[in-house]
Amino acid sequence: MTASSSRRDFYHLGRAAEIEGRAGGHGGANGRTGRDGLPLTIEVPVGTMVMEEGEDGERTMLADLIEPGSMLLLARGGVGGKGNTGFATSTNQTPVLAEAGAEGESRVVVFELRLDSDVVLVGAPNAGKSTLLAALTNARPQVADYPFTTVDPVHGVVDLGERDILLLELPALAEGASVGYGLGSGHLRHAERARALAYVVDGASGDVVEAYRAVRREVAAYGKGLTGKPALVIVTKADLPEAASGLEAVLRTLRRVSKVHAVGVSAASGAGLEGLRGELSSLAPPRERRRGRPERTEAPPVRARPNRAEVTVRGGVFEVSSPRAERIMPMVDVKNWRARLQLHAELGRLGVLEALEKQGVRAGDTVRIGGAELLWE
Ligand SMILES: Nc1nc2c(ncn2[C@@H]2O[C@H](COP(=O)(O)OP(=O)(O)OP(=O)(O)O)[C@@H](O)[C@H]2O)c(=O)[nH]1
Ligand SMILES: [Mg+2]
Repeated sequence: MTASSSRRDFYHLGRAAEIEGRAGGHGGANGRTGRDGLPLTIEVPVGTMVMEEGEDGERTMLADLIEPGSMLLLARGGVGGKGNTGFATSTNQTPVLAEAGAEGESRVVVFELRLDSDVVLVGAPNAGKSTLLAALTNARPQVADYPFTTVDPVHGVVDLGERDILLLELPALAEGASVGYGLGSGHLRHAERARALAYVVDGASGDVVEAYRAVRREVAAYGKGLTGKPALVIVTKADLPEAASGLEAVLRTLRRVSKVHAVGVSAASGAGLEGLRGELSSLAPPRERRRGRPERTEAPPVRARPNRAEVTVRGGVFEVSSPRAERIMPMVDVKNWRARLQLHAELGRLGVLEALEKQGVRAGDTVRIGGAELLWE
């Protein structure tokens, strides 16, 4: 699995999916050993967290793919089957048995995406987040005068010359988002990686201070320490008369209520944008370059089935569980008497005969190994 910056949705994020390493190739005659299972690479967006889901539903973190190019080995492929010469012994110099390739590892995993950013823009629908992002960065998000225009988070880079700031617009937080109104508050998980929050408030929305409080309540309800991060309040649409009148007083109240900086801007006229760049720069000071070192992680091996032979009798059928014997069975030519003889000897070596006898197998009984059924002789 590789983290890549291109956005591709291969799996439903947040839902469990079963991932399997590929099976190995079958062994063959003339000593041909089967190929090992070929690697399969799945690309995921940078910021994908990979968790294993246990049978009890409990999740354990396997890797947090936050560096571009990071890789996680999730499931090992099966080893190739032994060819016939792998079955040669001192008394059997013309082996005809071979082995099927082993199954690859299989595990249930959950992917969860948490996008990286310096500052996230959070706010009510129509507050002017996308318009601001377009005015400050290279991003060109959709802008419209209806609510919930932005349904997926949008990245934008503020170019400050000597450095960049990575902004992320989150889909709008309606009142009651934390209890599922509007688009809900699930997108706030992306704010968990952000270094700071910018509350974007519509300056023409009447009670601007209450509008700020409403958004802040949703962020607080989400929890996860988001309200403890550095923050800034941005009042938008300062070009509109409803916003312009009394703006200074509103900003003063906001600073008192929020205990952080508050600035008024107009993305339409450009007023206040230079000051805002300065604010963003001090909100998210340059970070030491942690990028550029992709990590390679390996998930712990999936616990293999014990190689022991076990037999259970179900409805008169003797069912054999033995990973090694199960890999030989599909390759046996049962019409070949020599193959049958060698199989018998091999089942003895693997402890299958002993386990069958312990369960009282007799001539004429049906024995099932892997998918194959044998009439016991
Ligand atoms: N006059 C004026 N209108 C603005 C300004 N900024 C945004 N608008 C208008 O406000 C409306 C909503 O703007 P968006 O940028 O789409 O708002 P948003 O917060 O991204 O909205 P959602 O994605 O739906 O949450 C659009 O009609 C914009 O043209 C501004 O500075 N001045
Ligand atoms: Mg938007």
